[in-house]
Amino acid sequence: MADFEDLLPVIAKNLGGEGLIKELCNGFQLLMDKDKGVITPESLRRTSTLLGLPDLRDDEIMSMVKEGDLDGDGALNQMEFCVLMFRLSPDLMEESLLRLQKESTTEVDFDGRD
Ligand SMILES: [Ca+2]
Repeated sequence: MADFEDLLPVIAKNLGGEGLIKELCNGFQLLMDKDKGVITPESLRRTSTLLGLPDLRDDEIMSMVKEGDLDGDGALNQMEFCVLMFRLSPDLMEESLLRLQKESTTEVDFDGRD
């Protein structure tokens, strides 16, 4: 299995730039289980208000994880999350990317991953 770092330039290129990737992965940082470093149904439940979906049901959470879980480990790693978000809402992501680029005054250091 390829490392995420190896795939990232390819994904960034395909999606049209680094800005979208940065935004997607900022979302990942917010939603993930800090101990495990992946998004789990439990971490999603805890952070559902961040999604604007405080009343998210368990079955909705499970189906979201299942939808994006490409390797079948029951959790979303960073790449799976990025792919899922883009698949779910390419138009939305494009709009928010444009907004982010206009409004953002702080540069996100995407390489500072530790
Ligand atoms: Ca997975």
